[in-house]
Amino acid sequence: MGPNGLRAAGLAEALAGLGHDVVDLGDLQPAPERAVSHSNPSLKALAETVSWLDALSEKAFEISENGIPVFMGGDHVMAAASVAGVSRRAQQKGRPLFVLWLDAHTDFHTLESTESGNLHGTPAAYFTGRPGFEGVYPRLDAPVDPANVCMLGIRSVDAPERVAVSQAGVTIHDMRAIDESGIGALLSAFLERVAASNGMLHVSFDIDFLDPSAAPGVGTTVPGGASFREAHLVMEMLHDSGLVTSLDLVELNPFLDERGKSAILMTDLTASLFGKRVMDRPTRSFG
Ligand code: EXY
Ligand code: MN
Ligand code: MN
Ligand code: MN
Repeated sequence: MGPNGLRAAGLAEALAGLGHDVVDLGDLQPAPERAVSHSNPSLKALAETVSWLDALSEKAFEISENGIPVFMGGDHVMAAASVAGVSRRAQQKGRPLFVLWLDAHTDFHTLESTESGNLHGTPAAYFTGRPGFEGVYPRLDAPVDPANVCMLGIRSVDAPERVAVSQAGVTIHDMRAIDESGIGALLSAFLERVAASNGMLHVSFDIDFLDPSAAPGVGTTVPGGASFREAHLVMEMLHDSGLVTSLDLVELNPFLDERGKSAILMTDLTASLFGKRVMDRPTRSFG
C-alpha cells in the first residue's frame, strides 16, 4: 500500500510540476521463489522476501542507467536490493557509491543476529558486505564501503547492531548529535565528502526518521525524531548539492496514517529534494 499512498498523494504530479520527466514503472513483480533456508528460526517470510530482492536487485541496476530512480516501498528490506543494484551501476561507471541513511534505526542486523526476525532490520548490513547473507539474499557484486555510509536520525539500535555498525566504520549521527551540532552542519560535512570523491549518492528515506507527531503512518514509530523543518532542510540541501543519483521512500503504512498526513509529508519532502523551494536562492556548491 505504501507506493499507492504516495501515488494518491500526488508524487508523480508534484515532480512533473517541478519540470521533471516522470515515468511510473508500476509495481514490480517478484522473481520465482528459490529454495532458501537459514538456521535462525525467527526469520519472517524469508523465501518470499528473497524473491522480491532478486527481482529488484536486477531492476535497480537496469533502471539506474538513466535518470534518478525513486524506489517506493514497502518494507525497508527493499533497500538491500535497491542499493545492491545502484552500487553495481556505480562500479560499472567507476564511481564510488555513498549512502545517506535517514532512519530511526541502523538496520544493521545479520540474518543471524536479528531477534525479531523482521528483515527490515537487515539491509544496511547486507549491502555493506557483512558476512552471512551468501546464498540467501541476491549475490552482492559491489558491496558499499561502510566508510561511505552516513546515518542520520538514529535513536533505536539493538546491542548486536551497536557493536557491528561502529566496528564497520559507518558514520552515525544520532539524535543527540543532531541536537548538539544541527542537522545542516552534519549533512554538509557528508556532502563535501561525496562531492570530493565524485561519488554517486543513494538516499534511503525511512519515514520513521521523522518524529511520529509529524509522520504517524509507520509501524515502527520511535519518539524524538527529526522535525518537519529539519527534514525539509535535509531535502533542500540534497537538492542544492546536485549529488543525489537514487532514492528510496520506505515504510509508509497508509493503514496507520492520519488522514494522509504522512503520505503527504513524504511527498512534499520528496518534492523538496527534487527542487521545490519557497524562494530562489544562490546554489550552494560542495566539493
Ligand atoms: N532493530 C529492530 C529489529 O531488528 O527488529 C527494529 C528494526 C526496525 C527497522 C525499521 C525499518 O527501520
Ligand atoms: Mn518494515
Ligand atoms: Mn529502516
Ligand atoms: Mn526505521
